[in-house]
Amino acid sequence: MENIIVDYSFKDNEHVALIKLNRPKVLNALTTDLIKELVETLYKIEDDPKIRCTILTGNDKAFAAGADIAQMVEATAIDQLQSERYRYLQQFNLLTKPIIAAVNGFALGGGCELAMMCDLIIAGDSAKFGQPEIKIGTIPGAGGSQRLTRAIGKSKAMMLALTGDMINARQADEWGLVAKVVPSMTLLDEAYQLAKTISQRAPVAVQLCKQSVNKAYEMSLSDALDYERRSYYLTFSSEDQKEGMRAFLEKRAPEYKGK
Ligand code: CO8
Repeated sequence: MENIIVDYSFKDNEHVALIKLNRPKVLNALTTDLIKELVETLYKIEDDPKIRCTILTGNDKAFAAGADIAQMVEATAIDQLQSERYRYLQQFNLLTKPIIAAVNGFALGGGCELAMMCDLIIAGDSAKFGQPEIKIGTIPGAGGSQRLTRAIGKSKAMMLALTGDMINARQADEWGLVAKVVPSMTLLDEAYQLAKTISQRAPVAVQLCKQSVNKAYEMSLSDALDYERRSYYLTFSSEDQKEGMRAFLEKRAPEYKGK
């Protein structure tokens, strides 16, 4: 692959994958090819029973500074409508295994949207988030006006989307956009510790839990509570639920199989 680097067993842990966006000369600007490689890789991970959690990252200067402007400048509306990049991005939303965005540097436009498509964001203290599309004559097109609003509320989302201004990692933390801010140097280690912890939990329960939390954004409260309860019932058909509860009662560590 040309635009991403993949490690299917990060730090020799067969349960944790690392995907690094790799177009450093253009701050990891997102082309259609990059998005295709990324989503195809995530589906490969989805089908690999060993891998239980993925970390998505960039480099010290940028997670991703947005969609590739050079690729879009002369595009027509119909080009955009027919671009496979949006079909691939929709498939991103159907993934069931958790993805942690580990962000250092710029996460702007499509880069901020990509981070928000992940299940949680950890930021290095150098991180900068924003939706600067308004500065180049367009608006967020991959969830920025929706996910950002749900994450930080209407007024703050309006301020960012209408000015195109960036916020730093501390503000993103205070506003609830990121789960945690850590020193930039330790970002990948911290993301790994989190991925390792998640990958030690019962895999089926992790998948159902991710889907259930995401429903909070999509359903009415009563429907979402119903969805959650049915997912909870479903965990009782897994071997891992029996193993987890027996291990607790027997005062030993559980051994989960993802079944
Ligand atoms: N696209 C293409 N090239 C880019 C992009 C980008 N988004 N961002 C940076 N680059 C390139 C620059 O052109 C430059 O290339 P070169 O060295 O050949 O001149 C190189 O990366 C380094 O950038 P700068 O010299 O500008 O670096 P600075 O440190 O001075 O500035 C900034 C960093 C502030 C991040 C600046 O590069 C910038 O403002 N970038 C554009 C940010 C932006 O507007 N992003 C939004 C793009 S539109 C979008 O994302 C719509 C999303 C629609 C959904 C699609 C989902 C995938």
